Amino acid sequence: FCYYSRELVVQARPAARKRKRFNPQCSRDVPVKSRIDCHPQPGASQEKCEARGCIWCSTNMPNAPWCFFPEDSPYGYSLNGNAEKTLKTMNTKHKQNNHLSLSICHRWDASLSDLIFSNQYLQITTTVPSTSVYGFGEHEHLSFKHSMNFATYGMFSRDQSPTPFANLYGVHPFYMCVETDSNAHGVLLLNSNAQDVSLSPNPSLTFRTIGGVLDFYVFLGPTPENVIQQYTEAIGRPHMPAYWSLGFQLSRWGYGSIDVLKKTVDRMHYYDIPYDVQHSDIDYMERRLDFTYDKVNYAGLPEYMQQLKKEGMHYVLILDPFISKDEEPGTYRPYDLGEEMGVWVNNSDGVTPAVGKAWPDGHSVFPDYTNPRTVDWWTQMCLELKDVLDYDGIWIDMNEPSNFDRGQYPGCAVNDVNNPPYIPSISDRALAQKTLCPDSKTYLGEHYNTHSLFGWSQTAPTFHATQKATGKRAFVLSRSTFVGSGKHGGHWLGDNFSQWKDMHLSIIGILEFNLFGIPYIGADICGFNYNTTYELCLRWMQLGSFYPFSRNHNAEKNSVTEFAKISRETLRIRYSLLPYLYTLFFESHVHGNTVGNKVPASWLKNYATVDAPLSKIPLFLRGGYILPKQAPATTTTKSRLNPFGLIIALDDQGEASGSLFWDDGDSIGKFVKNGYRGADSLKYNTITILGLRLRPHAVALNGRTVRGDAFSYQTNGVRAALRH
Ligand SMILES: *[C@@H]1O[C@H](CO)[C@@H](O)[C@H](O)[C@H]1NC(C)=O
Ligand SMILES: *[C@@H]1O[C@H](CO)[C@@H](O)[C@H](O)[C@H]1NC(C)=O
Ligand SMILES: CC(=O)N[C@@H]1CO[C@H](CO)[C@@H](O)[C@@H]1O
Repeated sequence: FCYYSRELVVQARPAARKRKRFNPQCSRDVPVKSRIDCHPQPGASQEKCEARGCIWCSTNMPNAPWCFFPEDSPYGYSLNGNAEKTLKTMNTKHKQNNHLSLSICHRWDASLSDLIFSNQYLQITTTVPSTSVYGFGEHEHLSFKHSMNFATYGMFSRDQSPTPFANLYGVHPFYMCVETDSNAHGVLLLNSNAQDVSLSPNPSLTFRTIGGVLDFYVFLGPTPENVIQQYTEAIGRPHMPAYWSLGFQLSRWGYGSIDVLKKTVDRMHYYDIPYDVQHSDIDYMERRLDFTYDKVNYAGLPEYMQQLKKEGMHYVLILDPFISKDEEPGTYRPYDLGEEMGVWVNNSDGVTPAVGKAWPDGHSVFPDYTNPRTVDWWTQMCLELKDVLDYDGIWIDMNEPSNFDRGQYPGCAVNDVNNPPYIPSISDRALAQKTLCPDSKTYLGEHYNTHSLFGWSQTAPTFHATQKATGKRAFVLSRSTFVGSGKHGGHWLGDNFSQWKDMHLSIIGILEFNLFGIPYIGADICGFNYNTTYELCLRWMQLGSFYPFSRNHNAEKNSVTEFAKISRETLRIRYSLLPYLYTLFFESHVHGNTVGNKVPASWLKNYATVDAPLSKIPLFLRGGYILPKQAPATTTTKSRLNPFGLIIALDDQGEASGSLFWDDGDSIGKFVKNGYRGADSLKYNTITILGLRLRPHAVALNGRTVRGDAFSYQTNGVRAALRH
């Protein structure tokens, strides 16, 4: 029960500042791998280092700090009186004399002699029991398991296309550690300030944050899957996505006109490509104004959306957070009403709205979603939009929040909030870059503290507004996320590039967002920036067919017949497995499981070389599992009426198990409802068993022998086509 423990009362006092003079020859007391950086900001020098009471000593180990804390840190805390245990599972240990360290269930150990706890700088170092550390986000990580060789990751939400080591759109100060006995645990530092974490080979983690408190949660597993179940129990289980939102989705920045959009949709239908959802990026709007549509280039959009919906498709619209203040008074209701209701993020004076540079003409205000009045205003706007454009879901972009300048007009004042003594390892080492000034005011507090919560605070209100507008299960896709965002929304990995490397890294990103409790996750298939190539885009279509959220945002113009054929084939595999994917989402929603799983290399025992011609993606099934499937169709509206089948992949013992969750796919609220009869008319018409060791002479189903002509056997399995 360790993870329920909340408090430990420790009477500690700051260690008296010791102004020691160090031997100018550098001390070897601290082994290089145990060094804790004492000058994490750029520009370290021996002089500055020693002025801090730290040791300066060069090393040729890459990225290892040259300025580091001595064994006997001049900072930190020591015990004053007795530590009081509030729960028996937490303990404090005395190291030497009055040195104190905190330990939670032997998974999280921190020496308080290293703790720094000041107004704008909090630092703590914890040991980890192994170097198998996963998580922390949002970044482009080059491997799923982290390198512990002095890597530092900053966390502060930012409009930043994925680049290694850069802080990206969301913030997730959560990691999982797999110990040498393969038990796993997870740790969350619930803190929304700009922060960074350094991973050292000791192995240890050093957390630095510039505000808030050190609020750690430890989740004890013991399996990795248990850790995520416990983590999402604490932060909120992922929402249950609508069945249609597991279908393939199409989007593109800049169709430019409804004619191009229609041609694209027609082409998808002509090639019979399974496809459920069409998205509109900001070019559907009139001059990129939220809650409008372009009545010239997109004339007839409302009717067209209705038509697609009649054909069983669904429609998602993008909305940006910023609202233009440049329109004539009385002509742009979203601004007029918001202004009247006082819903914007304010300047440091707390009364005048912060005006940033954004679409369309450079003067925009930013809704403060932490303010309940803003939630009312936003809900009202979303409801009114629904009367014009009959959307099924909302895609919320730019909500880091992004601003095209450094801070709002006329720039940020010089003060401690805007210029803290330490800026974590984030891009540009500037808190206001591409966003608002830290001293801006939101309802929940200073932007300094709430910046990384912006996208998170917009997600739940958008979810509830969409539910209210559609009367159905909501679809919200958010670019910026924080701890707990998965409860109300999904995410895509951002504006990445059309390169092979990015396709590879998308797999890591998708696994990581499953750790963060946001299993409705995908990357833009074929990339977003740059032109894609035929082969890359095709391979990405094949891979993306297995993303939990499968959307192409860069539909290639080379939609030649072969491309369409291969895309159709791979998407038909996705559609046939949707009952399985849907069941995984149900498990995630109810029990917090992940949707995607990493197969440990040890399971594979040996490397295998398999054929992968351009027309095929190798697909492997784990022995021991049963996958429900359904014959594919061009939309899920149609495929949901098709017969089911089962793929039974036996394990070494000749056994397998599985489950199927089925409901109407889009109603809100209780998922296990008595009286749902929608599955009654559906039959199982194909059961495929893989991995049989012996040739069967007869097959029995529910105790009744199946006629010999109703099943077939291939040397690599048995296929029983059972007629009802
Ligand atoms: C922002 O200013 C408006 C007045 O312009 C006020 O109504 C609102 O409460 C303020 N909000 C915050 C969070 O300061
Ligand atoms: C992408 O392709 C278009 C059309 O072929 C071309 O005009 C453009 O320059 C290309 N862009 C890049 C970045 O290669
Ligand atoms: C590019 C990419 O997709 N991966 C990332 C994405 O952004 C930058 C820009 O190219 C790359 O440097 C980086 O490797």
